Amino acid sequence: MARKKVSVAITGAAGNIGYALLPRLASGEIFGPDTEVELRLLEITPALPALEGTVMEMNDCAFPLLTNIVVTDDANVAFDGINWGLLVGAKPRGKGMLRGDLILGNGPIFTGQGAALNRADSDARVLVVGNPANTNALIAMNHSDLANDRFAALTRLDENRAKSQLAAKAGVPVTAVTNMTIWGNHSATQYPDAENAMINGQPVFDVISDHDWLRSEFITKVQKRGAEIIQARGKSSAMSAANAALDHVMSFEARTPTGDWFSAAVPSDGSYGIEEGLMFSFPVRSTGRGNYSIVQDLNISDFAQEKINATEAELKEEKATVAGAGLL
Ligand code: NAX
Repeated sequence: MARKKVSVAITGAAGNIGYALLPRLASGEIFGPDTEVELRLLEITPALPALEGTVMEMNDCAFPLLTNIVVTDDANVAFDGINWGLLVGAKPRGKGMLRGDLILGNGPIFTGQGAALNRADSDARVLVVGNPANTNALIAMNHSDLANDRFAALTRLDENRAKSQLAAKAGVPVTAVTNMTIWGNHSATQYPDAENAMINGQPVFDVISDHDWLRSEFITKVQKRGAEIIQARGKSSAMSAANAALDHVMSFEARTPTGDWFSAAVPSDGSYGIEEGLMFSFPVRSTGRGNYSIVQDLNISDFAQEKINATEAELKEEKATVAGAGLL
């Protein structure tokens, strides 16, 4: 059932992804044409003047459904009463910076924001986009009183990238590709699973005869797509990242079509032997309004298991890093 009003917080709203997110949230496209939207925008203090410029533009769009915009550098204000929190803001990875440094640099942002999320509506949903997204979501979840299953990290961009690659290879529209799972971390260890995906209801391995491509190039292409885009654009993915974040919200708000699923990093309940509590990307189905379950009993080949083990090992290592720094 559609709400008549929805309040959405976006952190890092003055950034690139924020710029691509805001107009689509306010247009009515995401929550429906009869739902009013309030936007609560959080930025660090030095970015507030730039954010004011974006707000001027939002006002100049004269969106009929946009009732209110709050601009703040205080997470307690930003998250007050929200239904959705899109946690995009994080420090970018600098040149030569190791992933471990990024984890420790961004972790503290999510301890404070996790605690501030206690001010959200008790039924709120939180999506972490800022990298390292899985582990930042783990930190926020651990510092919040909201139920654990309200927290997720974005792997929908990876899912969309995988679908696009498979559709191009098979020469079919992207809508023909379903049941696409991204397992694990939003990083180069993620495993995009073509073995359980379908094209027009047929197993991908029956439709695409180039199995070597499916087992090698396809996987690395999806794993390294972010880097490829940075190389070409000189900036990281923003339009496609915002689009994926909105796909994630819409997928959690709606009942998943029968037989299909989508990917999101959610707290592991031990499914597929993944350590409980790790923020791990699984195939999930939504019952609508944010409630979901992890799809069970998918076939995991030895090839897939090896990849899943590798991405789980990376997430355990990230967890140990933030636990060691007192961030959990
Ligand atoms: P930008 O650098 O353009 O914007 C980030 C914004 O966050 C800046 O305006 C900055 O002032 C703000 N910020 C920093 N610390 C903050 C804090 N404590 N509270 C509130 N705001 C804060 O980056 P953008 O391209 O928008 O990317 C944002 C994040 O998304 C990055 O961490 C990026 O790595 C991550 N991504 C995640 C993806 C995913 O699929 N999970 C894909 C795209 C993207 O790479």
